[in-house]
Amino acid sequence: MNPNNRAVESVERRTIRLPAVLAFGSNLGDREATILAAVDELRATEGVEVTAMSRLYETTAVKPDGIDLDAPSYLNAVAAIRTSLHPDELLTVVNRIENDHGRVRAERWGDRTLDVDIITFASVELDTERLTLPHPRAAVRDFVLVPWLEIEPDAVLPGHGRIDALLARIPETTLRPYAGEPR
Ligand code: A4P
Ligand code: MG
Repeated sequence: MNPNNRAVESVERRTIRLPAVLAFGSNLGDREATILAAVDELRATEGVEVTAMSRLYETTAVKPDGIDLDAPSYLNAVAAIRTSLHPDELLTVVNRIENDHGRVRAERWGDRTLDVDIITFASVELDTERLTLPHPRAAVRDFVLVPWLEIEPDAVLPGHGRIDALLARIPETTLRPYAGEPR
């Protein structure tokens, strides 16, 4: 690359911050402490600013066959961020945070200490082997849309429309009251 272009790119990357939405899920261990620690790690990441954080929601586990009342229930939450990272760099950051919290990938939609998904990245729509944007299942998940709506009531899921309208179409709720972790 021409050195001038590289200089321009590095200036742009330091100054242009794009909005993104991240979703957190945990159904093993101290779920609340894990999610709050993950958000703190994001706040400490260079190029990432956390602009809003939802409350924590207790939700029934969804498995490939549907809602599973026997699986440990989840805590879910959503954060709005602004970032100068590229989408693949942001994925690397969230994957590192998941791994630091003992995430083991054994089965699809299996129980986990921490899942961090990129729900949207500006209005980007892409589908690569490593990253799909927006997250392909966000439109049908109340455990993503309800916390997101709490912090961004007018949000739009690129390619799908307003999230309040998407939420109204979801037939069965996974949400339950959350009274704090048993201590
Ligand atoms: N990947 C592609 N696109 C993205 C993206 N936008 N954000 C890739 C994050 N990752 C993305 O994900 C598998 C691969 O997806 C990653 O390596 C990444 O490169 P994973 O986190 O390893 O595995 P996963 O989470 O089990 O798979 P998947 O298909 O992403 O699951 P979902 O859709 O995230 O569902 N029930 C409740 N109540 N609450 C939950 O939070 N979560 C799941 C997981 C199932 N049931 C749940 C919940
Ligand atoms: Mg995931």
